[in-house]
Amino acid sequence: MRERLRVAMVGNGFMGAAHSQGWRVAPRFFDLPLLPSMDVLVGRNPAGVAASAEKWGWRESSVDWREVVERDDIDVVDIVTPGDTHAEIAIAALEAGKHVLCEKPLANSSAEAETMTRVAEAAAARGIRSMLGFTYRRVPATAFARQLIAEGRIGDVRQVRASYLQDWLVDPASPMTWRLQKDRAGSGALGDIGAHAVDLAEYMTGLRLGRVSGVLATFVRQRPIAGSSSGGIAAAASDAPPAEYGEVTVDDVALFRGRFESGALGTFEASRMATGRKNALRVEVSGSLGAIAFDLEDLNSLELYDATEPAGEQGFKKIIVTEPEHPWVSAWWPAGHMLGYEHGFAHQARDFVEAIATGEAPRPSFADGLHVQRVLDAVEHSSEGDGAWVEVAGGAD
Ligand code: SOE
Repeated sequence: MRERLRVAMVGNGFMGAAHSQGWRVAPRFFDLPLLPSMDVLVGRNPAGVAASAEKWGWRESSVDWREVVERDDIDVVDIVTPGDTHAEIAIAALEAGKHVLCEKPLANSSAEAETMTRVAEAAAARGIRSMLGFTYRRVPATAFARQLIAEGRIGDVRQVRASYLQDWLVDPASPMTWRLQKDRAGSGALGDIGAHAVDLAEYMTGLRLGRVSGVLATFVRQRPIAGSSSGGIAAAASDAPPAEYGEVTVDDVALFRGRFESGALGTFEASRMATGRKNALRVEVSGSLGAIAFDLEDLNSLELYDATEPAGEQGFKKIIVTEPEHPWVSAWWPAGHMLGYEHGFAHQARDFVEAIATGEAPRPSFADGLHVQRVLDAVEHSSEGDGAWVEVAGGAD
């Protein structure tokens, strides 16, 4: 019998469902050195978290994360709560000797991210592992793109175009949520989806951003508070106007330029107002010998342009990244049977369990998350300074 790795997850929203899928499926497709068990799910509402635990396959439920992270029968704490609680939970769990997986963005500020990174690095010296949840690194096509670029298949990287486009906030009637409140989320599109664009661009190219220049905009400044119409929840389903509105305190759209430490240039878009785009994370890398393009809305494919081919035969070729030699794919289905959004969470769980068992330092680390947070902070400072170029703190560490 393999040793169990007893997991507690804090949070039972959208990412709670996604991470639960990862923990549930990973041991059934990958031969893991430790057997993760879904032991405790923590939420805020007793009935709600009990229902989520039963639906997602957790043994117990709790509303007290402080008690859970101290339990001797828990080895891993997986944090899938809004960003304003990441630091407190992660620090308590690391100091209690638990391995920690934390959803992105690492924290709502660079100051919090610096403290978390310091505590994580001290814990690593005691054999405690920590990892950040940038799961798009764990799509076979993006990992394969990183391999091709590292091998020099597109030559020197000169330009990166990264965009993450959604449209769930286009309708002004879309209600207020924690993602629209700066004290809960830290920022809007910039941190929620811009963080993914920054991390994925750097992961695929192996480059780091050194300075940025950006602009943020908020188009809908007030949103209805769900259930606030005069007749309560029941009336909310009708056309009754909501009685209360809340202030939106974050960006709807973030646009920025970046110069990588290598000298390469990048353009970045993060928008939740991109009408018609549902979850369109795209990264295109232009090099001296070719180009590579990835689109999350077609996540099993990668486009490769080889400029060394005979001029008359050049063109973007579409690679279906489902061969057994592609990252993680051999655990799943035969070529062409396609993977989905949720497989990245199974790959994440697999990689974290392997790192805990082997003692290797998992990536992305909290230090990687700190760097992304510093990029986001620099974009915010630039936007406040009318788009002036701002150095990314931490420079070439
Ligand atoms: C935003 O709607 C969101 O849920 C992000 O928070 C996730 O990180 C992204 O993977 C999907 O979109």
